[in-house]
This record gives sequence, C-alpha cells and structure tokens, in this order.
Amino acid sequence: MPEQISQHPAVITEDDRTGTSVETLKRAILDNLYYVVAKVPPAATDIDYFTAVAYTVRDRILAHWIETLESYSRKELRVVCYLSAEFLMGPYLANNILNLGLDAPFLQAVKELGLEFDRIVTSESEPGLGNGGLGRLAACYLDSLATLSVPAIGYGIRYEFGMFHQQIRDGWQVEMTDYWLRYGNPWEIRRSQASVEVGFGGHTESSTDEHGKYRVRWVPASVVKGIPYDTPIVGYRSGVVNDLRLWKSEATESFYFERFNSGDYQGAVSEKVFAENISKVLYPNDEEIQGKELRLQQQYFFTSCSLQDMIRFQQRFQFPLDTFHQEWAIQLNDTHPSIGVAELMRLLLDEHGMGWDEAWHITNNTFSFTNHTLLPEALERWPVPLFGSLLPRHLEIIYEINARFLKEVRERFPGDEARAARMSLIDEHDQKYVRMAHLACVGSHRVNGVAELHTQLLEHDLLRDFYELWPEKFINVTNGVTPRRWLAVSNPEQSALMSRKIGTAWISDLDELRGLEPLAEDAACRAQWRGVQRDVKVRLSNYIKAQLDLSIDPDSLFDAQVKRIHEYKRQHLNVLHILTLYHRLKHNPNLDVIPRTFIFGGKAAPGYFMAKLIIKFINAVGEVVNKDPDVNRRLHVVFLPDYDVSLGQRVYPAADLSEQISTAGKEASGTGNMKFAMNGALTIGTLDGANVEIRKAVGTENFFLFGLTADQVRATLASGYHPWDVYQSNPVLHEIIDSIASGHFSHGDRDLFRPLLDSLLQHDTYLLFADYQSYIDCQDQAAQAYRDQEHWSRMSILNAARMGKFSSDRSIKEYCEDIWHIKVNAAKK
Ligand code: NBG
Repeated sequence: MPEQISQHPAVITEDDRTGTSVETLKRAILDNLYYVVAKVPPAATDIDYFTAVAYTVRDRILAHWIETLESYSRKELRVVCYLSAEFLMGPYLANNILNLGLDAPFLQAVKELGLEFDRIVTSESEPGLGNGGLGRLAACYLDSLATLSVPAIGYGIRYEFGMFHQQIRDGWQVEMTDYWLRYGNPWEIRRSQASVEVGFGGHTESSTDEHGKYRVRWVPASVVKGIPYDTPIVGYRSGVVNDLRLWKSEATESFYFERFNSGDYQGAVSEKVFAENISKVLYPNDEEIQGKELRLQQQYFFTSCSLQDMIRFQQRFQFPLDTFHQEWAIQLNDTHPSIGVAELMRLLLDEHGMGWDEAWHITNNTFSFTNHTLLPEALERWPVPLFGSLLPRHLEIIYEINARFLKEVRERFPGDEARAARMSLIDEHDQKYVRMAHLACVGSHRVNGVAELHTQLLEHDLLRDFYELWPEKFINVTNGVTPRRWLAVSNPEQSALMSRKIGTAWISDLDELRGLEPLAEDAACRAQWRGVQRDVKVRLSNYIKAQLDLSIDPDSLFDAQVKRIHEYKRQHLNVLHILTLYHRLKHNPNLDVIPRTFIFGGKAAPGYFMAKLIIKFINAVGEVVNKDPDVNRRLHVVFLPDYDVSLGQRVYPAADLSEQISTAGKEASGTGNMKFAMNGALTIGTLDGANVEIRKAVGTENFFLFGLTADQVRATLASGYHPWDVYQSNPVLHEIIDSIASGHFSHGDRDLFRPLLDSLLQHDTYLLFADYQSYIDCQDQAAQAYRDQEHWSRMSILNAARMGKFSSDRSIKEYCEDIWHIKVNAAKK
C-alpha cells in the first residue's frame, strides 16, 4: 500500500451489513450491539453479545435469502415443502457461520473484540421444537436441501414452549417448561402481512350452483389467524438460503373486536385464549397417542396455513391452479400433517371450484408420505365424533375418498371384505376412528420407510395390504444426518485432522471420507487419531465435572447411549451389563476389567411411567457404582440431564462405543447411530433399523453384533416366550435380578423397581432376557478389542471413513430423484 494512502483516515470500503473482513465484522458487531440490542460493551452480557453477533450473521444471509425466495417464482422450479409438526433445529449460530464460509473472520473478529467464541455460541438457547429423531431428521434435511440448492420450505409450528427441560432430582426426571423465546429470537422474521385464516368446527351447507354443480360450503364456528415466522436455512457454501416458515396462532381481530364491542368480554377473551393455545406447546410424543383435540387442532392449523400459503404463491406468480402439483412437492413427515390430503381437496373443490377428479389428480401427485415408526401404539387415529365436530367438511371429504378407494380395493380383490375393512380409512372395530396413516397412503403417490429393514417391514407387515394394492408406490430412503453440524461443527478436532489429511471436500461430499482408509494402516496416523479422540474425551470429562461434579477418567472406554428413553430402546439392557460387571468385580475385586464410563442421556415422555422408572434405575445404579470403592476406579455411570441437540454435539464426538441395542424390528432407522459412527465410535448393536446398513458399510468385522433378528424376535414371541425360564437358567442374571429386587440399589426399598422387574420376568415384551447373554458376550468382545488400542483405532478410522452413505445429502438426492422429481442444484442460476 502506498504510504500516503495509509496515512489517510480509515476509508470504509465495505458495507457494515454485508462486508466480511475482520475489521468490518468487528464494527458491525458493535454497531448491532448498540443499535439493535441497545447496549455498550461494558454493560453487555453474553446473551447481548450472542444477539449482536447473530444479527451480524443474519445481515450477511439476507441477500441470498431474498434471492432464493424470488427464485421460487421461476416456473420451471418445483419447490419442496417439507411439512413437519417438529423441527429440532438446535442452535443456529455456529452452523450458520460455517455454512456461510465465514468461520475464520468471525472467530478472529470476536477474538479481537476480547470475547470468547465458545461462550457466545453456548449462550444461544436452542429451539427445541421436536421430540427426537423425527424432528431432528427434518432439521438435517433442511440443511441438505439448501446445501444441494434445492428450493425448499420447511413448514411447521412455532411452539411457544418446546420440548420440556429435564432436571434430575433424587434420580427422577422432573420436567420444566421450555420458554425458549425468553431473550428474543434474532433469526426469525415475523411476517404479519402474510397471515392466513383457519376455521374450526361449525357445519357444512350444500347447494347447486348456476352451472348445476354440487357445491359445499363450510361454515366454521371459529376462525383463528396463522402468522408466519421465517427463519433462514443457510446452505453450506451454496449461496442458497431456504426458508423455515413456522406458524403462530392468534385471534383474528374481527372476531375479537365484534365480541368485545357487543359487550361479550368473556367470550372475546376465551376466543383469544382458544386461538393462542393452538401453537402454545409441543406434545411430548411417545405417550400412547390418545385423541387429544388440541393436537388435531395443531395439525390442521399448520397444514392448512401452509397449503393456503402455497396456493397464494401460485396465484401471485400467476401460475394456473391446475399445475399446482408441478410447482409443489409436499412431503408429509409422518402422519401429523396428513390431514393435508383432505384440506388440499377442500381448498381445490370448495374454494376454487375444481371438479373431484382433477382435484384428486393434483392432490395425489403433490403429496408423498414418510412413515417413521412400526410401533402400533404410535399410529395416529382420531375418534370420528371428535374429528367431525372439529373438521366437519374434512370428514365428508374423507368419506368420499374412502368410498372411491374401497371401490378400487373391491374391484382388485373381489369378495375380500376382510381386506376392505382392514384398509378402510375408517376403523369400525368398536368405536369409529379415522386412520391417518391410511389417509396418507391413499393420498400420496409415494410412501417411504426410513431404512431398508424398516421399509421391508412396512411392505410385509404394517402396510402390507397397501403394498399388495400399489407395490410401485413403496420405496425406501434410508435416513442420513448432516455432516456440517454433526462433524464439522461438533467435532472441530477430528474435522481438522481429517481436512489436513484429505482436504475439506468431505464436508459437502461425505464419500470423500473414503480417502481416510489408508490412514488406518499407518501407525503414526492412528496415534494422531487417538490423540484427537483423547482431547475430545477430555473436553466432555471437563463438562461432566462442571455439570455433575463427577470426575471421570478420559482414558476409560466411553460407552454412550443417548436417545429418548423407551422400553424398546432397552436402556435397561445396558444397565444389566453394568450390573454384570459390577457383579464380577464384587465377586473378584482384582479382576482385570477395562475401565469404562457409561454415559446416558435422554428424556422420558412425562406420562410414560416405565421410561421414568428406567431413568431412576440408571441413576440408582450409578449412585451405588460410583460410590463403591471396589469398582469405582473402573466403572462410572453418568446420566447427563436434559439431553438435547447441544448436548448431543458434546457426546457423539467423545464416544468410543455407541449403544444401538433396540429390540430388532422396533427402531425404524435411528440417526444417532450414524452420528456416533461418523465420529469414529464403534457400534454395539442389533440388526435393527439402519444398524443393518451401517454394519454393511463399515464392514462386519468393525461392528459388534449381537441379539435376535427381527424374524427371530417375532418367532420367539409367537412360540410362547417365558422370560422366567431364562432367569432360572442363567445364574448371573438370576443373581443380578435378585439383588435389584432385594433393594440393594434402592436403599433397601424392595418395591421401587418391582414394576420393572415384574414386567421383565412376566412378559419381557422387548426380549431383554432373550438377548442378555448374547449382549454380555458381545460386550466382552468389545472390551477385549479395546485392550488393543492399535486395533481399536484402526476400526475407528474405518468406521468414520466408510460412513459416506449416511450423509443426509445422499438421502435428499434420493428424495429428489425418486419422489419429488427435482434436479439438485435447481435453485442455482
Ligand atoms: C423416529 C424413529 C427413528 C427414526 C426417526 C427418523 C419417530 C416417530 N420416529 O428410528 O423412531 O430414525 O424417526 O426417521 O420419531
């Protein structure tokens, strides 16, 4: 730079809102701190700084965001609408900065301002708008859609209260409300002018119009307003920023004021309360699904808002309505938005005067449906009276769809009335119910499961009749997870090592990890890999010390199981292994046992007694084990409270062994299994869900397999399974169960765990006892393998190297090709 110029006062060459140099970013952060947060640095808290940095990031997103939104109006583009009652997004800041490609300048700017990047990042409260796998999958898919430049909108509900926070008191789960909006939300933009109205209740009126056509009009008893809140979804260095559009319910002014003015204050207020309740709180979903009216209101509310929004776009772009299905591809994330099938029919028929056949053609070609569970208790069905009183017009439409559908069934399978009854959209066994999965199947042109085994079980079991009728509708798309969040953001240590070895292309092309395979045979590389892994374990150990005041050994084997607590996921089988080791050490304190730290995390549905008892059980065993000097140099049990996305980002990278031990045939896919393996953990697991494919990908010799297969599970249960016999014939299991029953882990209380033991000894629906010995033997093999650290590192590297298939980018490419018929990179000009 010539001397005379550098002596000039600073020349601002970059815009404060869009510039990306370190100097500009520093200025912009302080500017936002002052003008948006209204704070000066000495008074600013971590949350203030987070907010200022987040606005600074958002400013740099906006141009791309607006550009992408405008591209939706291009006729040749088909926009994917991912309808989901849950989006478990996790904190945005670090992810957005990475995806924008601004990690280096932001880190530097924050550092030069004298701040700690980590503190700023961890000050963000995460939007926990989902329960677990299904909601997190939706979040990974949004990341991949934007990364692959596919124009897409995620549609859902802006719950005011998300997933509850979990505290552990005296070993029991206690639920606390999650008011995640407490400090505001810098990412979202409220679009009051884009509100839509949604009706509930009332009645229908039919008439014949001037062309002699039969017409129906729905006269709802109440109307609420849906207000969209938009959040940008930044693709990884793709320049595409898609939209997550979440609906908040509010009272319509007209209703409110009319009542108010006529003196009906009480009526006005209760109307307002009714309206605002709809988007108030997320349902914790794995209680037995009971016909909760509010839940149906939520489902209809966000689905109707979203469909009206699409039709409005269609009209604004001046596209004819009869090409709706060419412009929009709607994915139903489970049955929660499946009422959309009837709602789109209603909008086309009643509001836009279309004939049935054309409306049905459009509807069927617009929707496709993903099933996420085989558990019969999780299948949604609504009592017909409740459904009809809330959505009278939709019930009529569903009856009409059903009549036409059953006609088709009867033509294909004449005389098979049992089949027609099984397939009907209405369950008429005793009380009448609307079967939402059937509505979704009939209304969609594609139905998919989420792992190969799961899709097979759908085809041959749960949805067999539908598969026999329309085999071409069924397809498998194995789940995937985004390597941006689950490797690059959460495991910077391992990511840096991998990028040093093979470059950074893996971040958007995970198959590139294959390039790591030769490292497995290189002793120096294995040592580096181990060194990195140890650093990450130290990081988690420090966190555990800070949170729980527990000192754990970073050189012990980190054995982790983090996921929702459910009997089918068998956290209590994991505990039986801990007790087996405990039992061995008590009998022989000098036994050479590999030191292990058992790490658990997960929430139980508030109404699921057995799951809550399992949490108590884990903590009770932990209390005894962690305090007993005979064992506590070698075994530790840690239950990390309040498992969420942020905590997942700490645990996955630090694990050596990943517990994927569900009863075969029960876990649709699992996605945590993928996150662990990508981060170099080895899996101990059953042939369930995506485990089957992970094992195949990483090599059977690099996976610890145990347990019955799905077929064997079915056969065992069918042939009259007697867990009591297993208990009688296995002396170690016998002793362990007796010690639990004796009150050894419950301060002498013999009743505390009785429900758990009774359930295992009498029914054991999830076959813990049947799989017990096989699990223990397999755990012994894992421990033996861990003794040979060179061998373990080799397996660990190979696991990470071979996980390319499990990137959500691969899943999204399959959806694009086989279901939505969209080209990737479509949004790129
Ligand atoms: C879950 C399954 C998991 C699966 C995720 C995502 C629900 C209803 N189902 O096995 O239990 O990985 O969906 O597909 O949350």
